[in-house]
Amino acid sequence: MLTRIDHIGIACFDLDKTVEFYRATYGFEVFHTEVNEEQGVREAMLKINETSDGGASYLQLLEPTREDSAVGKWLAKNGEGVHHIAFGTADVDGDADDIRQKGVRVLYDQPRTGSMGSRITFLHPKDCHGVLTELVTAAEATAADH
Ligand code: V0V
Ligand code: CO
Repeated sequence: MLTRIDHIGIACFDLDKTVEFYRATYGFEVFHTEVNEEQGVREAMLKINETSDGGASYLQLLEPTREDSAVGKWLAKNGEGVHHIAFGTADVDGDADDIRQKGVRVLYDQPRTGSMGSRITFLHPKDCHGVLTELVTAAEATAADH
């Protein structure tokens, strides 16, 4: 069951400048940064709020580490902006299977590693009315389930 907005992914050309915009304009501070080589991103997570299911909601600022990555290709075509939305769930495997059964393309056979040790998968934007959609099980939820 999808229980929250886990994050909104925002593609940017310069992570440091974008982080500074969110800090100076809104007062949002960086909660976590990391490089995910598999996904080709350097990212900053800005925590917006805790949620009632024990998770949280974030903005995920994404700078590509290479031009041929998903975010690099998207930026070259569209410029900066909202790249994807991510729903939080305690069971990314089960929810991905359910959604696959409904005829929506799930991009990975098995969830991959996401931010902060989470497990993630993506739904094809062409099957989701133009929205690249991610499903996330946070690391704490994974540990609690197994
Ligand atoms: C592409 N399209 C999009 C889109 N990206 N539409 C909406 N939102 C997006 N973000 C459209 C694009 O305009 C094309 O439409 C069509 O899909 C095919 O796109 P393409 O440019 O030819 O690119 P593809 O097919 O090579 O790749 C698109 C997909 C790719 C979605 C398959 O971006 C992908 O695998 N994304 C999942 C991984 C990812 O995004 N990682 C970065 C975030 P037209 O022009 O044909 O109409 S990493 C992350 O979020 C992490 C680590 C985390 O949360 O923890
Ligand atoms: Co994401």
